[in-house]
This record gives sequence, C-alpha cells and structure tokens, in this order.
Amino acid sequence: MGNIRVIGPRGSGKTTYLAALAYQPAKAIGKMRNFSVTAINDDTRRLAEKAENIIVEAESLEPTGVLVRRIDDVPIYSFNIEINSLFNGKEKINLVVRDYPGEIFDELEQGAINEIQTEFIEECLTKDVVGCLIMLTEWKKGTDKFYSRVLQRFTKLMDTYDRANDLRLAVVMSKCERGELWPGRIDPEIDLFDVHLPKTKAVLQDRIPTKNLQFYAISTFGVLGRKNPRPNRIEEWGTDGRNSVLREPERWQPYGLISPLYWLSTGKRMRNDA
Ligand SMILES: Nc1nc2c(ncn2[C@@H]2O[C@H](COP(=O)(O)OP(=O)(O)O)[C@@H](O)[C@H]2O)c(=O)[nH]1
Ligand SMILES: [Mg+2]
Repeated sequence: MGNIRVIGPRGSGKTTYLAALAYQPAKAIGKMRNFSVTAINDDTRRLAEKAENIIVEAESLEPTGVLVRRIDDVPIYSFNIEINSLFNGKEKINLVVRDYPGEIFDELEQGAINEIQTEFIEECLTKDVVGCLIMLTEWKKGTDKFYSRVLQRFTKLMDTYDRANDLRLAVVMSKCERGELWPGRIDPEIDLFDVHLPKTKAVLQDRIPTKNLQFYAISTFGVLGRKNPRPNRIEEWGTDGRNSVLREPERWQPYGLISPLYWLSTGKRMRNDA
C-alpha cells in the first residue's frame, strides 16, 4: 500500500505519465509490458478511457489555465499495479496518486501561502504518504536555480511537518528520450543530475537521508526501438520536444515508468523495468 504524490512544474509530463500508467491498449502494442494496472476508482477509469487520446492526440484532461481553487477539485487516481519482476517475483502495489496542478510548484518558489497551497502541503506531507515523485523536465540554463529554490522550500516544509527523515523522494527527469538526455538515462544521478541540475541535487542530498533519495529518468513516449534511439514522438514545432504526441503508437515502449513507483512504495530498487 503506497500513498504517493506526484508533483512538478506545469508541463513536466505528470498527467501524460499517469495516463500512460492507466492506459490499457485493446490490442497489444510495443513489447509486452511487465506490469498490469487496474483502475480502482472513477477518476482513474476516466483517465484510462481518455489515455489514448492524451498520448496519441495530446488531448488535455483538464481545461488548462483554469485555476484549481480547492484541493477537492484535484482528482485522485488509484491504481493496483502488479509487477512481474524477474528477480523478485510478483509484486503488488496499490498506488493512490494525486496529480497536482503545476502552478503549485511555482507558488512554492514564491513562498505564497494560500489555502490550496496549505492544503496541498498538508496532503503531501501527512504521515500516510510514503513518498513523492518529483517530476522535473528542464535542463536549460537557469532552471537549476529555480528547481533548487523550490525544493529547498519543500524540504523545509518536510521538516516542519516532521517528515524530513521518513518521506521518500524520487526525483525524476522526464521526457528523457530527448537527444542529449537519452544516453544519460542509464545513470541519471551522475549523467543527468550532476551534469544539468547540480544545485538541485546538492540541496536534496543535504537535507534528505541517502536511503530516502533516488534519481530516475522517465520517458513516457520512449524511442522507436532498442537499437533505434530516434524519439517515438512528433513534436510541436519549436518546442524542443516539450510538447509532443506519440509518433508510432504500435511501437510504443515507454521508459522507466514503474521503477520510481516501485521504489517509493517498497523502498527496494527494481532491476528490470517496463
Ligand atoms: N517529449 C516528450 N514529451 C512528453 C512526454 N510526456 C509528456 N510530454 C508532453 O509534455 C507536454 C505536457 O504534458 P502534461 O502531461 O500535460 O504535463 P503536466 O502539466 O505536468 O501534467 C504535453 O505536450 C505532452 O505531450 C515524454 O515522455 N516525452
Ligand atoms: Mg497536468
């Protein structure tokens, strides 16, 4: 039983990631997945129904730009995930995930404390939450500073809520099929975070016990094949791959979707992933 929160800036790929988890294609596509997912509430079933459109046609789930006013407006997704792990046998995780709007991430940096923000923090940091998946996505100059400030604040709040030592953080670089990032996915801590987001990493290492901190790379779209590192996406012109849809749905092979969740939920590292 893992209660996990997903947070990250707007556009980092949170909703697409959840859609990919919920998606159960009618016909087998890509390689057989080594996990199966059951949606166990209405929000999640709705997400699964729309998943194909979200991934293939970039349909958005919620009207963008609409500010969420109350925490109750943020849907809760609830999944049962059964993982067939080569080394650990079958493993079941129950995930309850909340996909917060990215504005909250900006507000954290600005130090704004309004009602939704306070509720959000309380929701992330209550005792029954085992971990947070923090989805980051930019690596251009200046971003490291922004992320590190946000996370500095977040870790302070962890302290305030007495969670500094018992909340797992999986820090993720999303959309890692993008050119220079793809080779770094194998060892993201060294090849993505040390290189592109060193301040962010330092802040976290300084405040979070080593056993509760892991770095991951995810690509919900993935690449065209094991020996074909061309991204399996079509990007909206001029966005550097930041706004995209799937290019060849029948070859869809997302990268790294499950291992951060598995670790957040169990505290154990997974060796093979979807
Ligand atoms: N290149 C690439 N783009 C992605 C990936 N996942 C999501 N996106 C795109 O990123 C944009 C924002 O995604 P969204 O899930 O709405 O982000 P959210 O605001 O964090 O919920 C959309 O255009 C997605 O198609 C990925 O793995 N690779
Ligand atoms: Mg979203």
